[in-house]
Amino acid sequence: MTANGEIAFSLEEADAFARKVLVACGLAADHAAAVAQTMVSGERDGCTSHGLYRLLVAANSVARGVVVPDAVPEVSEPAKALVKVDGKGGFAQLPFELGMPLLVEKARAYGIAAMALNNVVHFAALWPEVEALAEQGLVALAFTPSHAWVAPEGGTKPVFGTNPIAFGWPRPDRAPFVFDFATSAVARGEIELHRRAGKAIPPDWGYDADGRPSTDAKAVLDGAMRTFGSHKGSALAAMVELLAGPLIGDMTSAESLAADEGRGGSPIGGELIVVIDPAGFLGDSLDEYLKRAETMFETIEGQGARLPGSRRLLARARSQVEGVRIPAQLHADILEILER
Ligand code: NDP
Ligand code: PYC
Repeated sequence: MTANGEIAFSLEEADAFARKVLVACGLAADHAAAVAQTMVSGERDGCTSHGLYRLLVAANSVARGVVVPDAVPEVSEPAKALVKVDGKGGFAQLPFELGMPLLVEKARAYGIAAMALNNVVHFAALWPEVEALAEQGLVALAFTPSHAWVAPEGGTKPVFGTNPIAFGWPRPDRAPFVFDFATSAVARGEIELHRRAGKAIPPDWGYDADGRPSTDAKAVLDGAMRTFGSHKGSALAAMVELLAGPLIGDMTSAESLAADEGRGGSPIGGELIVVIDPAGFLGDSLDEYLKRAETMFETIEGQGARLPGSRRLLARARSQVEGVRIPAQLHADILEILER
């Protein structure tokens, strides 16, 4: 334990700890490895709402029978530039890993390709996926609905999920440009962390069950979250529902919440990943145009603004040296999983 009551792990220890907990929950070893990797990446990069805290969330989904712990995903090719992975009710990480090589192959062959993950349980951040694709020189977009927790702008009753959008852009000789955010004012995981810490939330994050703006995290979790950016975030949230729900033959956030049947599990449904190979449009001009993109990034940073992802990469560099720390209470709650 550290002086301020946190529990410290090296990244290797955090990975071994997460795997051990996930296997103890009943997850098959291949799922446990994929899920642990995404949680440790979140903790490493300072995205604590999707870091080791998610062990509690994953354990709950397994214990409540929301997720199939030993699902064997099935990869298929519904059209030349499309990949479909049926996750068979398991967590989304392994289906993504299994489908990614074919997605990359198709994007390189046709210039653009898309992958649908269907019938998966999703608790995670999307940036690890678009980052992995952009590291291979590709432009990537990812979308997934969640549970109906978010009111449309102008209403106070939940319709949308927290519906993240992630984007990755390859950069020569450096980490890709990546952003990834919920279309709600904030990720639900952040409100859950405020509730656990007994902290008030800003009044524009959501409404209580009577439709009044509230600073009480629990009241908003029981009421409705708000979208970011008023009508613009609301429209983007609707777009995510459509792209990663009906378009790929999967559930909307309202359907996912209904399918949960009050078990409090993570969202069940689909994810859409679209990948573009910039060489498809640019051919021999690829390097020239990637350099022009760099000019834009320099202009942003040159005036003191920061790029999305820069905080995350600094946190990553720090964690690679110092490891990660989690609150003692969270550690104790996770250890309880091992005692069940
Ligand atoms: P945040 O609002 O914290 O920010 C997300 C993005 O904005 C990051 O790329 C971040 O970069 C960037 N950013 C933040 N502040 C600035 C700034 N001042 N200047 C430039 N860029 C900035 O994220 P959310 O709370 O909306 O979402 C958190 C996570 O939750 C996401 O990873 C998302 O995928 C996940 N999520 C998953 C869901 C699911 O259904 N699976 C549902 C909802 C959310 P940086 O990281 O460098 O700070
Ligand atoms: O934080 O909103 C969230 C979330 C939903 C599913 C996974 N994370």
